[in-house]
Amino acid sequence: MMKIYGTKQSSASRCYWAAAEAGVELENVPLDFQKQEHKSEAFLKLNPNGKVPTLVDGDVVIWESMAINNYILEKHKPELFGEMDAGSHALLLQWSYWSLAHLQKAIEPLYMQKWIGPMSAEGVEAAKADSTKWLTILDKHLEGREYIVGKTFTIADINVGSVAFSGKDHIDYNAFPNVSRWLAALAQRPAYQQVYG
Ligand SMILES: N[C@@H](CCC(=O)N[C@@H](CS)C(=O)NCC(=O)O)C(=O)O
Repeated sequence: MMKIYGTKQSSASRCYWAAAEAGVELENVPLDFQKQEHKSEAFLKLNPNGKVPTLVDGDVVIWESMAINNYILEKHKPELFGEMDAGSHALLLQWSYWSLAHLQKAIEPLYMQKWIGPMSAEGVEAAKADSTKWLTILDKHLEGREYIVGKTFTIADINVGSVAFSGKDHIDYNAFPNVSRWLAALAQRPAYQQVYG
C-alpha cells in the first residue's frame, strides 16, 4: 500500500481525495509536528523541505501534493487526465500550477490564522483583495463550464478545487457564482465526502 506522511487536515488532504477517486487507500504514517518529527534526519532524507505530504510507494518517493496526485492517478485512475492530447494535458498542469502559485498563496494567510494567530485588519483586507483577484479569474473561466478542463471531471478539478475550498470560510463566495456552483457539485462526489464529509 502507498504510504503518506501528512493527515487529512494538511495539504495532504487533496492526495487523500485523489486516492479516494481512484479507489485506493493511503496508509498514513504518523508524524508528530510538536516533536518536530518532520524535521528529523530520517524524514529530511525523504523530503528535504521537511514538509507534508510526502508519498512513499516502494522505491518511489514524491513530495509536493499535486505531483503526488499526478502519481496516484497516473498509476490508478488515468481516466482522470481526460483527453490526453498535449494541449489538454498542459491545461491540467496550467490550472494546477496556477492554483498553487496564485490562488493558494493569496488564501493561505487567511486560513493559517487558525494555526499561527490572527493577522492585522489590514493584512486580512490585503489577503482578501488578492484572493478576490484570482477568484475572479477562476469564476470567469468557469462560466458555462462544468469542469476546469474539458467536459469531464479531471485531476485539475481536484487540485484547483481543493485550493478553492480552502477560502470558503474566509471570503464571501457569493461574489463568485460559477466557482460556488462548481464547488457545490464537487462536494457531492462520494470521494470528496469520504475525505472531507
Ligand atoms: N506546496 C506544498 C506545501 C506543503 C506544506 O506547506 N505543508 C505544510 C503542512 S500543510 C507543512 O508541512 N508545514 C510544516 C513546515 O513547513 O515546517 C504541497 O502542496 O505539498
